[in-house]
Amino acid sequence: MMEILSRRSLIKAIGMVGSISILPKMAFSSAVEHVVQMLNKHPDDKKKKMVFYPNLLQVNAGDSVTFESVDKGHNSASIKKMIPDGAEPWKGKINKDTTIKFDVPGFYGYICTPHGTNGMVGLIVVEGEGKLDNLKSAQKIRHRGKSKKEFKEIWKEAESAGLTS
Ligand SMILES: [Cu+2]
Repeated sequence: MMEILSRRSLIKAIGMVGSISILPKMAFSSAVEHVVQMLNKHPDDKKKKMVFYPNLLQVNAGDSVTFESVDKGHNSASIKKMIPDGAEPWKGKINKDTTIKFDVPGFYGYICTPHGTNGMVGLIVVEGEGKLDNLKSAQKIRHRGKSKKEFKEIWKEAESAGLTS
């Protein structure tokens, strides 16, 4: 699980563990706040423009993800039918940080509304019972433009990381 967590969310997770000793009230809460940055350029591959970083994220049910508006012009919106049954779709505002809490296990595909066809897409895997219920339907969604290739790579990565079984 650790490889999939971004460094920031890892730091946040450690920070949270640290704060438990200070704030006894939090001792029963293990929910983690993750961060996905919305960027104009991939930090490790400058040739990749318009990215969610990381574009693949594994979380536990009850965790939150903040889509951080680091660079201007981006948002995060769930892709129609690419979220589990009973989960709430979302559409963040452009240039605003958007925090989403993930309670229903499963696979969540999302897109940046202005840059969807540029391949600015991502996948969040929420661990928990029933996680695999929407795997097939999420994988079947057809994508436009560069998103098609991006999702192909993301699913491949998810598979090799053991997230699809
Ligand atoms: Cu964008």
